[in-house]
Parts: sequence; structure tokens; C-alpha cells
Amino acid sequence: MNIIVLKIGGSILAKLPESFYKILVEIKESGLCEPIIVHGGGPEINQTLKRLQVESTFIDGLRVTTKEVLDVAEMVMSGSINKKIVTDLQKAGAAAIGISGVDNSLLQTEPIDETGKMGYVGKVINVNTTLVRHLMSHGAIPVISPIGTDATGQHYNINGDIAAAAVASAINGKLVLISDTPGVMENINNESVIHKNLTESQIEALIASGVIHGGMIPKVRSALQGLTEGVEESVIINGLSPTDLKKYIHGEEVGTKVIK
Ligand code: X2W
Repeated sequence: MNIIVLKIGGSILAKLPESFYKILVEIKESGLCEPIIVHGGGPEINQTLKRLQVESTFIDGLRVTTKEVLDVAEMVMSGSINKKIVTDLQKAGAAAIGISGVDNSLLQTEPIDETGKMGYVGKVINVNTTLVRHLMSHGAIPVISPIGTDATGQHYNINGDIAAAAVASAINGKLVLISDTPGVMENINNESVIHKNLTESQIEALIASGVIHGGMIPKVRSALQGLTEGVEESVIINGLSPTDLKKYIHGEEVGTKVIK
């Protein structure tokens, strides 16, 4: 079976049209592929931290996670965001089941940084795919929140793109990063053009020149990382134009494909 792991970040989540979920359910029901969703929630965590007047800082795009920040990240992502996606999928007619990386030790985690400067930020050292496979075999779409656990039961905050790449690798699926742009864009001769294929060296050059910036950096890096770890294919596509997802599943060239 053709498994696709869709990463939906917090900033695109609020903008996704209802038709996105409808198309996803249609694709699943057609038997063309089995979707798994891994989500983020950065902007929503920011809002809740602000409300609670808890400071948080980022190093290289990752949130330094104190015990207090971890509690908020887990509450927001494994709670409200996870259940919102489950509800939206159910409204579109799917059986969706929300879990976090803690459930059944799905995302087995270690601190990403041994010096302790990142706090409870995790890297995925192993993925237990048993539960996810079980849910799919019962016709459900698994919706995964990127909180992981270590052998002692300590929980960790994991970047959503990193978690999605780890799940896609473990399950030998395709990694589909949902973006709010048609792919990696560049302005050439006053015209916005899309990079249909990008290799690692092209990506590094585009990051160095500032063409790839902000939230697109972790996306392209995770797409590359996934490819080195067993992901069949990594692609960045536009969630605001849900027919792009349909076209991609039908083998058409859409978005930006990241190649080795
Ligand atoms: C992220 C998890 C959420 C995430 C955070 O705390 O913001 C780390 O940085 P997006 O919406 O996909 O950016 N975790 C360690 O990745 O959300």
C-alpha cells in the first residue's frame, strides 16, 4: 500500500479549506493511498504561552523547552489541535483517530542536545509503527501529535517536520509537507517560478541566497533528512489548493520534489 505521511504545520492549519479534508478522504476511499497525518502547532503554542505569560525562545528554529513550556506544548498539540484535526476529518466523512507520539511508545525519543541548552526538545531514535498500522488496517486515519517519550517516561517536544520525517521513514512512506505556497518559489526576471525538483546542493545554495527562508527551511531540511533515512519521496505541496494534493496522488507533477 502506498502510504503518505502528511505534515500539517500550525500556520497552515487555520487556513486549510474544508475541501482539503474532503479530498483527503476521497483519496483514501479510492484506495490510491493510505494517509497518516503528523501535525505541528507552533503559532498556537505561542498564543497559549503568551496568555500564560511564559517566555519562550528559539535556537535554530527549535523552541527551547522548559518543563513549563513542555506542559503547554503537550496540552495544545495533543489536546486541542489534535482533536480539531480529528473533528475536521470526521466531518469530511473519515474515521480519524488522534494519538500522540507517547501512545504505545510511537515516537521513542532522546534529548536532541546533550548539553541541556534545548531543555526537553527531543529527537526521534525509534518509531514503533505497530499502533499506526493497526489503526490503518481498521480503516482509520491516524493523526499524530509530535510529543515523544523516553524509556523513563519523560516526555519531549519534537518539531513537527522532524516527527513527520521519522514516521515516513519508519513506515517507508512518502513525505508530503503541506505548505501555504505552491512549493519553493523564486522570483526570476520579475516572474514567480516554482522549483519543481531540488537537490541537496541546490537547496543549500537557495538557503544561502535567502530564496528559501523562514518556515521553508525546516521543511526542505526535513524533506532531505527523510530521504537519507528511507522515505520513498519527499514533496512540498500547496494545501490552499487542495486539487494539488489530488493531482500529486494521481502522479502529476505538482509542488517541489526534493531529490537526493
Ligand atoms: C515545536 C513543535 C510544534 C511545531 C514547537 O514547540 O513549536 C519544537 O520546536 P509547526 O507548526 O509545525 O511549526 N517544537 C521543538 O513543530 O509546529
